[in-house]
Amino acid sequence: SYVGKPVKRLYDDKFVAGKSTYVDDIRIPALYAGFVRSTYPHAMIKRIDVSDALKVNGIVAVFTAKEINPLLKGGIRPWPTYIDIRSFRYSERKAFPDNKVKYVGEPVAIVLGQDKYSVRDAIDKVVVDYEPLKPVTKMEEAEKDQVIIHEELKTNISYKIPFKAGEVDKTFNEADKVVRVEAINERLIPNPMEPRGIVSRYEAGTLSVWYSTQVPHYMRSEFSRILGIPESKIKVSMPDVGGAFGAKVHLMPEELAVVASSVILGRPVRWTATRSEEMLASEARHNVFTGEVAVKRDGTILGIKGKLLLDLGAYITVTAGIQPLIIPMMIPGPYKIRNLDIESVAVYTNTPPITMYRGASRPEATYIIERIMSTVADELGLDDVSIREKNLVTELPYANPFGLRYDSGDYVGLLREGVKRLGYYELKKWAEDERKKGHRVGVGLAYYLEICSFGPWEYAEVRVDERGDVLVITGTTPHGQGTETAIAQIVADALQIDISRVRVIWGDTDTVAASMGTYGSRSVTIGGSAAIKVAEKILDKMKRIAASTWNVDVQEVQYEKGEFKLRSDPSKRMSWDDVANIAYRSHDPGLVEKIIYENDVTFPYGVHIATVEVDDTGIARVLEYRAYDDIGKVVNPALAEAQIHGGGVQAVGQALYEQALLNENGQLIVTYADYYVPTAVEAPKFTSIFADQYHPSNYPTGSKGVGEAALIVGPAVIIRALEDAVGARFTKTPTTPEEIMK
Ligand code: MCN
Ligand code: MO
Repeated sequence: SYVGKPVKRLYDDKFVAGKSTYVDDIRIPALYAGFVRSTYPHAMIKRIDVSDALKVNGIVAVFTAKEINPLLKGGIRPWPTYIDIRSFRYSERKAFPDNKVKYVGEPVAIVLGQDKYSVRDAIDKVVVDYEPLKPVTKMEEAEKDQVIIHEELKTNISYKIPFKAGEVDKTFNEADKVVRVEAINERLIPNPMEPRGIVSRYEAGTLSVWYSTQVPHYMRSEFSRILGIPESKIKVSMPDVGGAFGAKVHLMPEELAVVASSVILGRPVRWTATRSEEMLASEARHNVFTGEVAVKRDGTILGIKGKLLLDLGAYITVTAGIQPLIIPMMIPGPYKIRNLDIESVAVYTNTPPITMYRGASRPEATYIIERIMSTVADELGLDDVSIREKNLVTELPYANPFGLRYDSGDYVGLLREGVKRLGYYELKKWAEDERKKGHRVGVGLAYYLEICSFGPWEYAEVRVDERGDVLVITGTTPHGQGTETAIAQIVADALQIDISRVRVIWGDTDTVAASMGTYGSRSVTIGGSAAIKVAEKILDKMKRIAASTWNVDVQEVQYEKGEFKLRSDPSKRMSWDDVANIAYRSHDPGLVEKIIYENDVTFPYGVHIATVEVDDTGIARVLEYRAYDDIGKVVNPALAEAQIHGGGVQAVGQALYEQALLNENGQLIVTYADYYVPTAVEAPKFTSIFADQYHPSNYPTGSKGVGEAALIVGPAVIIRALEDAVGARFTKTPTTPEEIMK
């Protein structure tokens, strides 16, 4: 059997050999696109003059809002699958603004030409006259509504909902102490290796789009809705995607403009974002929690009051709407806190729009609740383990005060075991000794509970060909995780065949009948379970074929390790290949089964620790990162561990180095050169252990997700280690050398 083993990734040869095909490698003759972008954070567009740009050699067209927007039947809006979009104030975003720009970098025109270089030249020749308006780039200012960004909304507040449970005021009357807590996540940039990219061709009424996306089917439905082309005439295909980290679930106006231009011109159009454009197109996080916690002397958390202020940037993206909702609901985390009053407020600012980044919402919720745990521990003179033990949920399943149902686990047991297995107390002792010698080192610990496998469903199809080889078509859309290998393992086990006979494909709307996609650490759990279910259907059909060949009842047929046998006469056998072959010669030919599998969310959890060293200049490095997680059944320990490593390195970046710094004009003042994405040099030594005594989800795979775990808890872990090293309180990610030296 394959499940549970570190099977090597099946399709990596091409990556290793540099033979993969990203969007930019797709060589169909196409015009190159480039964008004229606003240099103002907030300004009226008086006039756009494209005449000089059109004179540049090789330029075919320049389109502005005037040409593109009338083609659109709708605009970009939040994702109705996951949120009640009626609770948000928003306007659907067109490709280009009709008369007002709302952030520096906002595209106002698309330049189309024969080659990249003429396009680049022509961009500078487009003249845009602006009448600058006062910008509002800070959330706290935007909330006051003195400058309104979307006039038609009459306010900058898109979302304002109190999340209330229990009796908070009472707990504050009964409290021994009230502790103030602040938790700030600055603006980040996910920075996948491959930037955004798209190629679009409209020919004979059919739209074909090659797109670096996580959600081809969703994008097909959006192109259909926005452009008014029937879905049956749209094909969206996802070639190799060089990472996404949640940021390629949203549709950008640039991409919409590329597709619209290809429709207008009847010629293929391509665009790949430069790194600078990528840094504008995929910004994420940026939120502030301020609150008060009512506690008892023994560390019991009685209640939490607070406010969560989230930046949406200038427009709500497809995914940003999820966060003001999920963050408050997950603030209680793994703890039995039932009295909460958290006001969640999401505002527009004159800054680049905010999208999702690995964990989207759960890193924020975890950071907030773990800051609360650590701060309360400090204020009461308790330690990081006992404060958590005191408050952890002890009986599962458990309904959290906002209605989320935690499925399975032993939260206290995992904490105790994790602390032991990860050598937490030994490291604490080591750090103390080192500090006595004058070294600034520290150890941090944090706990997390994640909500993952957002459903509601996923698609899977299995085809067995006449030679008995198996094709699995999954609705999930792996883009670096290696989930395809895990799904091959699952199917090979379900069918009891050799894994070399299984091939897994995904990511093309013409091939895959339906799909939700890969995000929210759902794929191996919901996609793998769909694959198990459909493999069972195939096996059933093969048993029926064997039975009819032998002219017996299907109950008479037994299947084991590639062989069908007759129960009453074990000498009668047929191989897997024989039955597959017969299947194509019968009157109900073929072996093709499909399924939509539906299930609920599931909740993995774990405890992570890290050690940090701070040098004389305030630069901090994470030395070690150790993780102990219960992710249910582990399908492929090598793949799962790799997720902890990748997420862990991104946590190092978020906690210490990465910040999308904007000036007071909302202008991004960092480039890739000084936006410090951690490299191998900054990567800590990793230890990743998955609980042997795991608690399965109620999915057929028994698994829970792990794709975001280390970035969900890592920032809280590292900031705690920094506090231990420096002996000060830190509230912000990133905490920079300047702040450390203060
Ligand atoms: N796995 C396992 N056993 C489990 C759980 C997971 O073996 N019990 C393995 C899976 O086989 C898969 C990996 O761990 O190889 C992650 O699986 P899962 O948790 O199901 O997450 P998804 O496959 O749905 O991946 C999405 C997740 C998300 S939401 C972000 S963001 C993220 C992440 O994956 N973006 C990534 N990891 C990334 N890794 C890469 N290389 N690139 C990205 O863009
Ligand atoms: Mo994600």
